[in-house]
This record gives sequence, structure tokens and C-alpha cells, in this order.
Amino acid sequence: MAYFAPKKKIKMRKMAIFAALALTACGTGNKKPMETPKDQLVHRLFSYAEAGHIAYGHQDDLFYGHAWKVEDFENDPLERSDVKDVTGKYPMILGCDLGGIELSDSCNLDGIPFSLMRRAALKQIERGGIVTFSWHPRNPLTGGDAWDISSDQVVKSILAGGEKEHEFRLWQERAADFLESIGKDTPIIFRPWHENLGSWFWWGKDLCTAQEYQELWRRTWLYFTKDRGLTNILWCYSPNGPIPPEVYMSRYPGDEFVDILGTDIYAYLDGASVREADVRFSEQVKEMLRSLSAISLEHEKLFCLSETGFEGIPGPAWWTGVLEPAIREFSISYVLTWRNAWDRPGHFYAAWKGFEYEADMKAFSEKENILFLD
Ligand code: BMA
Repeated sequence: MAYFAPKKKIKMRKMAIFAALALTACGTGNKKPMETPKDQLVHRLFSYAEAGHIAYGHQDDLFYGHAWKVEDFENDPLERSDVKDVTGKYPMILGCDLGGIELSDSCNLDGIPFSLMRRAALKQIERGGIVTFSWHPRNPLTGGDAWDISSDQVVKSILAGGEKEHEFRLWQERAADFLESIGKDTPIIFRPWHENLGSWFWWGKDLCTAQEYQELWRRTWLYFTKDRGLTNILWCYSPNGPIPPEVYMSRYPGDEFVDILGTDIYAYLDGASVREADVRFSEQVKEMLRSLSAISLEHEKLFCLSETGFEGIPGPAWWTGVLEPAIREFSISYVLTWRNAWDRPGHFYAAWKGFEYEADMKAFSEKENILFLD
């Protein structure tokens, strides 16, 4: 059975969304809708889904790759990319992470100067690509990192009346300043408070109540959108998968605050053989995307596989034999594989020049339904 949403349904969903956007933009349904930057990206991503295309994204693609990194932050032309080295094309989506911006650090948690990130984001957009930002902020209550789950009072502490409310407002201000510096007319995807249905980040499931989580999301949305006027942002909600649909929705912030339904699902060995891990991954992705397909139709939203990959890509045909077959029947707008760390030889999720199975990623990039940046 194919779960690819029929074109007619996608078209209807698209029309409904544009009718709603038109009303929001003009306050009346009579005037011709003015397409805002955000509408343009929504439209573009819907067009992919409608055409049966899936854009490919890679985290940190232009900053570094397997065993190399940009050294001259101010002048490097940002032409190198592991993905381009292998496929001849840049990824359509560039993933970046804001972790560290909250304390005005000059570099993010993975050592990327924010000045370089800004230049790379603008370069990606100039090339015709899209940029998405995740955020692994430090723990505002304990001073630890995003993975510090020693207290279940953190989210509470930054909400209205909490002891860290004002400090956290400043953190948000700094993140908003950075996104604003990309340009208010440039549509971007923002994916905060991700993997929230696991309990490894301080905003995770066992660390706050559903209500607290939703309040955190909505307050973030309100600050960026209303106080700062960053209406160019598409908000991606991306819990870890696989999880049942009712669990996925249990902390959903609400239709008004979300534009893209995402999910993060990784392949992992954990004692299994590569073959077994591939089968498990494929089943998990299909099951989760089947749920998201239904939810996205009901809520008239875009959806995507916001993070994925198999660390070290241990099999010869992961791209064409596992990933592409797992996603091809779904009208997701994009799929993003995680980063190729320059300083950790085994921590990579895209192929690199010289990697033994690089040909398979090239074959993936040549598939008609997968979009790279030519
Ligand atoms: C994780 C790893 C870490 C990294 C973090 C944020 O999955 O790649 O090394 O610091 O993402 O990018």
C-alpha cells in the first residue's frame, strides 16, 4: 500500500493553507494575497511534496567535513563540502546549530564561529538553497549543557514567574538577534526544543510537564514572532521517533505555532548486525512517516525527516538500499543527515571523498526524486 498522499489531497491542503495565509496577511479574503517570505518557503516545500520530490540536507555541511575544516573564517569562499566532493552538488538544505549563542559565545557548541555560520547561511541562500537552525542551549538553571538532566525544574524556572525567566529572555534575545541578522526577508526553518519525547535534554519528557513544554514553545514563538517580528521563520516541531501518533501529539504546541512536523530517527547497531539495524530503521521510519503523513493531512502541515543517519555508514548501500526506499513513498519535504565531525573520524553521517561506500551516496544524489543544489 502506498502512503504517498495523493496529489489532489496535497493540492487541497496547499490551497487551504494559502487561503489561511492570505487572510492572515491581508485581514480579508478579497484582496490578492501578498506572498510573504514565509509563504514563499512554505509554497516551495509544498511544491516538492506535490511533485514527489524530497530535498536533501546535511548538518554543518559548509563549515567542515571528515578530516577538514574551514580555517579562514572571514574569507574562505565556502565552496568545500563533503557532500559536494562526493556527489558534485551541495545539499539543498544546510543545517546549523545555535547552541552557545545564548551566552554570546563567539563559536557554537561544535566550534563554529557564529560569524562563519552567518556567512554560510547567506551563501547557501544565495546559491538557491534553504537553511534550518536547531538549538542546543545550555541548561539555564544548572549552568550545564543541553544534556544536563540533573534537575526537572529547569523549564519551570524559565517560564513566567520562574527564577530564571529574565535570564532566559536574554538568551532568547541573543538567538533572535542572530536569526534577525540573516535577514527578516529571508525565510528560514527554526527547530528548537527538539527530541522532546525522550529524556536526554533538559526540555525532555521526564524533565517537564506537557503543559510546561507547550508553554516554553509558545513563549519562544511569541517572542520571536510577535515581539521581534521574525515572521520569516517556519517552525519545525521535531520529537524523536519512532513514537505512536498520540505520543507525538501529546506535547504538540498547537497549529498556530508550528509549520512543519518533523521527527528525528537514527539507525544504530546496539548489538545488532548492520542488516538487522537497516531493517529496524526502515520499519521505524516507515511507521513514523505513516503517522506523520496522516497528522500532516489533518493539520494541513508540511512534514519532514528532520534528522537521520547511521553513524559511520557501516553498509555499502545505506543511501539507495535503505534510506531512499524508506522515505520514497511519503510526501516529506526534506530529509537531513547529521554532521561529519572533522575531529572525530567515526562520527559522520554523509559520505566523504575517499570513503569506501561513497559511490552509493552519489547514486542517491542522482535519483530523480531526491533534490540537491545543482
Ligand atoms: C550530537 C553530536 C555532538 C554535537 C551535537 C550538537 O548529535 O554530533 O557531537 O555536539 O550533536 O551538534
